Amino acid sequence: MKKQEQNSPDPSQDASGITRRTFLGRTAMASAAAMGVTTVSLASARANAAVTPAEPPAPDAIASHYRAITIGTGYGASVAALRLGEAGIDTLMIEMGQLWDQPASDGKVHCNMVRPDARAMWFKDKTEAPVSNVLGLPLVDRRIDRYPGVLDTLNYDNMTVYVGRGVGGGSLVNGGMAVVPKRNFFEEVFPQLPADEMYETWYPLAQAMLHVNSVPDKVYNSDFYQFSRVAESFAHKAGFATADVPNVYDFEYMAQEIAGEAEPSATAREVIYGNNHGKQSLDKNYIPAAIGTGYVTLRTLTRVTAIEQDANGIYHLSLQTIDATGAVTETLSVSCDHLFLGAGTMGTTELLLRARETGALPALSSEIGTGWGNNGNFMVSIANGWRGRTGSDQSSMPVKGIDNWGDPEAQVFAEIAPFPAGIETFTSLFLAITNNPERGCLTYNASTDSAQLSWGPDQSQPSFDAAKKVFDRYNEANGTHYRRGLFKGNQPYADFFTYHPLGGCLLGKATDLYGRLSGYSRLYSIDGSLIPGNVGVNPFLTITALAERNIATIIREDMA
Ligand code: FAE
Repeated sequence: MKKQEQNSPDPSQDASGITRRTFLGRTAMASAAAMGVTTVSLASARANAAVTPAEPPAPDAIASHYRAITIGTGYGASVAALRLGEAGIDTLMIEMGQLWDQPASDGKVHCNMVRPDARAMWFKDKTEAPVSNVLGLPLVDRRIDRYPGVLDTLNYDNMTVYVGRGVGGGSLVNGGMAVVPKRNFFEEVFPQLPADEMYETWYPLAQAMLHVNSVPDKVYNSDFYQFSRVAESFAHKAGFATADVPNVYDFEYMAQEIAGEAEPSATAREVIYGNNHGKQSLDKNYIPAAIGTGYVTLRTLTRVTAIEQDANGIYHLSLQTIDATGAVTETLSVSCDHLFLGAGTMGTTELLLRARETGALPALSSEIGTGWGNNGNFMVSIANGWRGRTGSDQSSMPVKGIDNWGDPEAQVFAEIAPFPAGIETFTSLFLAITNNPERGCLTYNASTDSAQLSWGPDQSQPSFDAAKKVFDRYNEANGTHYRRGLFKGNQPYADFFTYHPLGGCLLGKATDLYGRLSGYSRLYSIDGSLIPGNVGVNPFLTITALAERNIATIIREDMA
């Protein structure tokens, strides 16, 4: 490999005994709604006009003032909303995307990756799958109608950032991998945090709340994980250790899919455009539980455009509500005493930069925008040869990874990713998380009124170098080789996108050690923006655990 020069189920118990409230919340969400990896499509790129997406209902009216507001409904915001609601604090959650519970004309809420349609992407004319080519031909992406779909791409020079849109944020589109970081790396990343407390209290709580489970043999030994077993055996032959990758997809449900006893989802090529079944996204756990407290209100299809503070310390938010065409149907404002930014790394940092640079919140730290990282994301494709059948049926949920993190020369955790093309491809894909110390920077661009990411063409070099060491050895041991023709640029790797943007509002730099933003009181960041660029594993479990830790202290100390 040469571096390119140029550039469901509802378990009856959980950790906090929220089952009854979860049910109540689900009921509340259902009535509110009564008022919304990668794959290969061998079909040509044309709009899938056969399916008409649901018309999202107009959002409910909201009050003019709340004690607390969360911006966004991803992991951080959902944790905050549940705990605020449990504490009896009147809270509004504001989400720019829709509540995904309305079936389209095909009877499904989400589309799959083979025949994507308008539901796939946030106001795009074409899908933008990370694996875009088959044998060098751009056959994957399709023309689609513009619609408030579930996956968004933010395109910057040298880096595309994938994010989820809708109630549940990234949980709607992600691969469900719920991994606890290695403790020594966690201590390097967060030397100021009490690791004992994180590992004994907050990670276990996050795992229980999100229903994390591991793949049982009966599922792993099925045809749907042939792709993973073959890559694992090749890894072992090269002398690498492999590790289980826990997931929030319910493997008992997947077993029923495989047995033909349940509607297929992971086994039917659903993931980056949403799963219709099986996955414990936040709209199945934290969010309905929050609404079920009776203190939490949800406002959908509403974007926060600006934040300011008045002389009494009250925060005022400017809002825009849109319809399914993207037209603004209402502009309004709402205020609160305590404001939690949970708009994700990119959204939170942009709102704070805009507030600082336009003079609305001028005392915000100069650290905001710094410390951005791609979590060392780096994808690699390998041609296995005839001995390396990966199978035509592949589950969309990865469950194993090559764990080479202990090697200081090549710190790589390479998850074995599916390539569910529906045909035998003899190709293995890996989503590698590497220890890339490079950091980018987000700045406010006044002419576009948006945040701009600076990430240079060479900043993925450490990821490339580490991954190359691992996969050169893998290829040498197995007679396999790097496969071109899957990613844009025709490289056998992808360093131009990330699923895991982190940083921009770092814990202990732009905030105190609980996410309280410097320069203002009762203003908090509660999402991935707190994490300094790399956490060594997929990040949502850490975002959830950290949010649980921070909100417990914030409620106790700031809201009594
Ligand atoms: P996030 O989940 O991004 O939620 C932010 C929410 O805020 C979104 O719903 C936005 O629509 C909303 N929002 C943004 N701006 C505004 C605004 N101005 N006004 C109103 N609402 C706004 O935040 N991580 C893992 O750990 N395991 C995986 O397997 C995994 N796979 C992934 C696969 C894909 C395709 C993608 C895109 C991500 C994946 N991730 C995975 C990353 C993970 O989903 C992500 O780190 C978390 O979702 C981030 O959580 P936050 O709470 O930071």
